[in-house]
Amino acid sequence: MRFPDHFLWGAATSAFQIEGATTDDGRGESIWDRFALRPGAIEDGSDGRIACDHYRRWREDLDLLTTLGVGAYRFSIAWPRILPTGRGAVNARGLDFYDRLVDGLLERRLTPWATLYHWDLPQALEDAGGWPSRDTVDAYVEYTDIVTRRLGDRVQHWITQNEPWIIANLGYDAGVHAPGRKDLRAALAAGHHVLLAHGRAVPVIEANVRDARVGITLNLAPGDPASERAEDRAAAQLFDGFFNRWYLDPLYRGAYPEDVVAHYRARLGGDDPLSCVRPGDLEQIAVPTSFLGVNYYSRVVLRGETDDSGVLAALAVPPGGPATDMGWEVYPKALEGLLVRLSKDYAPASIVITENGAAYATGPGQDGRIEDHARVDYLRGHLEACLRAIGAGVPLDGYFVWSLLDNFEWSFGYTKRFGITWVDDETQARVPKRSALWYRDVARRNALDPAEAP
Ligand code: IFM
Repeated sequence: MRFPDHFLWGAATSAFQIEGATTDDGRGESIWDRFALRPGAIEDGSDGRIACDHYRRWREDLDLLTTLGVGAYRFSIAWPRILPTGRGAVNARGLDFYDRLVDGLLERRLTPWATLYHWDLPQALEDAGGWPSRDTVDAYVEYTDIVTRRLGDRVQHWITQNEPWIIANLGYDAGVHAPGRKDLRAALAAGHHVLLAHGRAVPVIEANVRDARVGITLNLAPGDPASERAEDRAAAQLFDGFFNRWYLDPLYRGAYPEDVVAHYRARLGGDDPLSCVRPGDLEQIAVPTSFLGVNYYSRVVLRGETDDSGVLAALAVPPGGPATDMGWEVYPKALEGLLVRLSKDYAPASIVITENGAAYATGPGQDGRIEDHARVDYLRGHLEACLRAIGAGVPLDGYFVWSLLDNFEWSFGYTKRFGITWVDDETQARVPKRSALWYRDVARRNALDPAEAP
């Protein structure tokens, strides 16, 4: 149960979820600072002002990574620390923070994997239109240029965007993520501009960074029909289209999928869902990249229902089997299928799992230890799926566990714990859970222990 010799083991976080210090050293306001103020937006009424206090405790957190024995750390850069109002004047103290963080990683022989955008858009840019506005693409490219000029001599691995589907669909259509808008047209424009920002940023990063390795991270979930009913099968196809292919197809084929375009057109009463697309955009989006980042948590089972106007709705069926505290089914087999399919249909040069993990509340027992065996089982099941995919010829080159720390889980606040390290809400003490010790052994061995196989 060995992984290839070059296989990369890592742990992942994102800026807003761990840093806190949201007004320190000249950081500007982000859409998540503003959104968290909205009554009812965050389940426990919390916000990111303290989070894991990582902005002050980063050295301790890098030491944690060392004890984990991983080779790489995926973190994100907070745009409002670098450019407090999104464009224009650079905040030197913001850049200095990431400069120190990168040096701290390199001193510990950890490879930095930097994500440029993990959802914390400067509020000033949202006020000017946000991702639905094409100007945000220009602002993002300027920001990318500034950051990669400064850190590019030490950071080779760059992720342009984290999870465009979440940014566009949850932020601008469902309205359950910042900035909390409910407007399908805006969401479609946002999604396109997030992809365009990626496409325009790749050459900029490659110009600033010697031997750059650049990719985008998508959250992908296979959709399975609840039954053999034609409507359920159509719903699974539609879900796959709007969740997976809507992003994969432009990135790897230079075109949006026709069936989903037709679906959106119907929802928009006949209007063009791609009215924001300009000549040349799709060529820029389909720029070749070094790797595809995949965030995988679960599959989705779908039931189809057609309304009076003939529009099909794809409805998620609650999982019958084991699920995590997010209510997401534990279903590692779908990860194997997803990886094989990505490799066959889209042929990325390399695939890296940039997030995989589980929310479970398990806390310290009487002896202070955290025996999160459910998380160990989850991780083991998914790593077995990775091994099977590698065996089937998938160019899977690395795996980042989500997450290094319990942290701010967006609209769920601190009610969900994804960490392999426990973070005490009051004291901020960090305690590695059983899963962290287990993950350390797997990373050291570069193999799963066959004796543990179910
Ligand atoms: O916490 C998030 C992360 O920010 C993006 N991917 C999914 C995780 C769990 O919901």
